[in-house]
Amino acid sequence: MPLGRGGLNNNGMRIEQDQIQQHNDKLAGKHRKKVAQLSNEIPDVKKIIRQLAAFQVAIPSWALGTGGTRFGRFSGGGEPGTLEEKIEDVGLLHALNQSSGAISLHIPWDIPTSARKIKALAHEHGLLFDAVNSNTFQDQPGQKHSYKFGSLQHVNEKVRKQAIDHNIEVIKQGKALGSHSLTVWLSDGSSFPGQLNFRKAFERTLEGLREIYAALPSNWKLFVEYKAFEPNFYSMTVGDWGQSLLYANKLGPKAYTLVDLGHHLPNANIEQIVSLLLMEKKLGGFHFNDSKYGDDDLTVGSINPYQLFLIFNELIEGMDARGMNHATDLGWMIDTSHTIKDPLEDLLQSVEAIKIAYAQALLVDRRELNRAQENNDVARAQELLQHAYRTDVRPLVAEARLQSGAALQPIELFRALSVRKQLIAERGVKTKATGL
Ligand SMILES: [Mn+2]
Repeated sequence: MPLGRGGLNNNGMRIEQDQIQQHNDKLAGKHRKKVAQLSNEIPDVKKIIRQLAAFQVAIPSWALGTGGTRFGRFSGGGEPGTLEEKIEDVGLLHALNQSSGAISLHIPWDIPTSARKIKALAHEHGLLFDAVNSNTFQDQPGQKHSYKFGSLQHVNEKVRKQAIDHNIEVIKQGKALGSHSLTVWLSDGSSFPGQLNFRKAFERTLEGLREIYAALPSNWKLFVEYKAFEPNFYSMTVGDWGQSLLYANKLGPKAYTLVDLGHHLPNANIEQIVSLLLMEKKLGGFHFNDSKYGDDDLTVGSINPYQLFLIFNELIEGMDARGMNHATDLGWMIDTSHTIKDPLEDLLQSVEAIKIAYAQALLVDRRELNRAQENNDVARAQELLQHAYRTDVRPLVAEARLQSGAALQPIELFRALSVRKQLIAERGVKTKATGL
């Protein structure tokens, strides 16, 4: 199966190791010089590279197609129409960066016809199944009761029961695939004052979450995701980290808060939220994206990379204080939507931004920072943080990729191999990824 410039076979498109090798060989000389220079400046550079190589970010199945807004949607072509094709896409990303070794599924958009076959396919691509996500924010064809006025908060017990049963079904699907967590994001809330009794809505939601929690396998986590506004515009029943933490604390040790970077009011101090949730042992996972106004779902690091660095700085500080494993003890996931970029290029950029912020945060001199804090040396504290942030760590992130068998420049190789062109040849121009 000689594939030449990126190949297509019966199992879809694959990127071969020799294509990556050729690409890396061309860039190796310049790359090595940069790594050697950084190695002189940074203590323990080998450890940082090992930590970077171990750090994997899960890709959500819904980010593989072109998203839209309520005003319209512009298809980019070659989008994955089946679960198999979505796994193929994440496999391509993972081949290019060896940093996207997991996929997060949305039920019912991604119900496999055979869990065994889907698991085997994912395994071929070196992929695991991250958190499974339930969906009670839209009505599915043939669904008995509508979620127009909420799901777990609903005044009608039958609607609540339907939402609970759906979540339990999602756990069942996830179990068959080897997932270990369920993410619940509720669109529940109200759009007008007076519409909802806040306390009753909270209590009904808690009751539903308790039933879902009771159905969790012993080694699973339940992530309670919050969102400040949209689709409801007056109140959200899980509207901020305080409300999510209330639910998580009442539910028990397997329940955690999930932080989605786009789900805050403008200028929220997300790094402080992260620090306190870690202190309370209640931070479960992350949905990475970036935003200027609200839940914009933009490419990670595209608007405010300094904030992303500050968040990683608190993550590392808090995880180290608790002896946690950076790579495995929290759920790391991207949650973005692309309206104008190629989704795969966008995801490569997002993963890169996350790893850059992680690497920069690893560079922070913690002992010195602590000393500056204890001495109220504000200027020194800022210097220490910004020294790390302003270090160009891209060669270290690239070196971690190189050592893992991935491409030095993933987007460059993606383009050189005409991956999108081949996906369009395989799947067609007028495609629409399921669920979008
Ligand atoms: Mn999210």
